[in-house]
Amino acid sequence: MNKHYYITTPIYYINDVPHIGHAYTTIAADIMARFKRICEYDVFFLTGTDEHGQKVEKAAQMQGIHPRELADRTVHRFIDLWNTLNISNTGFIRTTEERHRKVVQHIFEKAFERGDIYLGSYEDWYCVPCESYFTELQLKNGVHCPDCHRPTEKLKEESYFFKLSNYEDRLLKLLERQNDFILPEIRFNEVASFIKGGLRDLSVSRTSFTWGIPVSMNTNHVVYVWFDALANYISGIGFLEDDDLFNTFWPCDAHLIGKDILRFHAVYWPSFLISVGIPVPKHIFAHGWWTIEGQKMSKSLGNVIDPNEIVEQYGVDEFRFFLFREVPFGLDGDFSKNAILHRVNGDLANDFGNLVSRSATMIGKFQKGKIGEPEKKGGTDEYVEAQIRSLTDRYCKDMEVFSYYKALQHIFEITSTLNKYIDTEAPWKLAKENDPRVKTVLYNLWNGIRIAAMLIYPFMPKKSQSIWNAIGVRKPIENIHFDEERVFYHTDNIAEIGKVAPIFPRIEG
Ligand code: ME8
Repeated sequence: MNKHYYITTPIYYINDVPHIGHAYTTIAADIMARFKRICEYDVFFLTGTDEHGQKVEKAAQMQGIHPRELADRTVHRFIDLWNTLNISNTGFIRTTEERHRKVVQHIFEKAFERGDIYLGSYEDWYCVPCESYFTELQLKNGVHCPDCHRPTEKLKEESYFFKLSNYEDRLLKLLERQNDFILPEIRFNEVASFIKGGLRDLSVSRTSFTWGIPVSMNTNHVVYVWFDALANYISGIGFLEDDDLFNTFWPCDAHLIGKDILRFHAVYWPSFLISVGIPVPKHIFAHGWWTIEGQKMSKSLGNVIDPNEIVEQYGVDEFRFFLFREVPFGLDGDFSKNAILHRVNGDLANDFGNLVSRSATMIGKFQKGKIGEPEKKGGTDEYVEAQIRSLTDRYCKDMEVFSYYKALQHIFEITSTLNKYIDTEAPWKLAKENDPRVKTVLYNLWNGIRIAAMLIYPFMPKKSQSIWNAIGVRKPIENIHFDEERVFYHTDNIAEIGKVAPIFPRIEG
């Protein structure tokens, strides 16, 4: 394999309980990883946990344990959830690992040697939950954090600074050269105007707490949690440790993140990389924000959605599917149980599920469970074949640029084309009249379902396999060779087909 693809999720704060937002980004990355694998790419898919910083230190203090112990206890919540959601990550990085510490200290030292990091002192308004300083002008009502709206506190500390102010021009040039560096476009514009507004040097060390990676040349300081966290994208893929691995996959193809952490990724991260002479990533894709039944998700409102609960009620693949069918990836969305119900019963049970059962039953009845290759064509056969080919092409183009919503629309256009095809061609009539076209119509239905299942595989890895099983394809769906199998498939090794139990049973509200 000589095509490579590297995709990442943010590393999630260990003190939080994983919720629908974390699941969203991770599933999004999994969808791309699976899509690229079936397109014959060698994929490295990295996720992990962000385990340092004052928030974790405070949470551990409250429980009377060492922060390391807190991290060890809670990291499993994430690992277990990723198993439940069928996430196919190839790497998992914890910022408390030794391999990560080495990388963070190395790039900090290198930036220092290059003259991009200097020692100074800092006095400003600090928000502990966001681990960020703000100027008085940025505060809401003179005291509150502009991001999370909680009260800030005035802090003065000696600090190392990164000369971000030196990077305005280089970042603007980067955006000019790589005009798809930040996706979607609205986020690109946001970052460009932020940079044009002027960049202040960035404090990249702390002395007010100790739970972090020590600055190697002055151990009174720990490295700022964002400088530490961003380095995961290189420490998790063998930087300083495994040159082959690192050189194969870096620069990263896509960092997937929520829009909340765009500035860190699109401004700070490329500046750190440029400073130490490492190429910048190819794309940063910032998606939108989920609210819950119209409200911001928050612990205090008690409306945090636990993905484990949703999955128990609606199924893993149904949840994965819903998140990307409901809202264009990139825009904000609102989560409600009614909306999931509507999608599962409408798109899955009625459209896709019915198509599979009707077709399998007809193949059982009219062809003794066998599928044969088409001989005689007529009616709308050629139109349907062409339509599936063109929708598959459009699906591929949209998948490439994370337009999952459109990609799913194309799949459902295929299923609705096939449902209409059944109605117009009425295979039961052709069978009654002994018309050989029955073989063609049933082949086209079978092949269309086979292709639609393949296209939905990255979103629904298990259900797509059930669909293949129902239509007799004897092969693990994850072994698809997409380019070879996207149009035609030999029918000589197909298991007997007949009536099947519903693949997407209707769910009662
Ligand atoms: O920010 N809707 O970690 P974090 C959609 N450790 N996505 C959401 C969401 C919501 N309501 N809430 C959270 C951090 N997310 C840092 C990252 S990376 C070097 C360090 C998702 O645990 C979204 O991907 O707060 C967001 O960017 C991420 O969770 C933040 O996770």
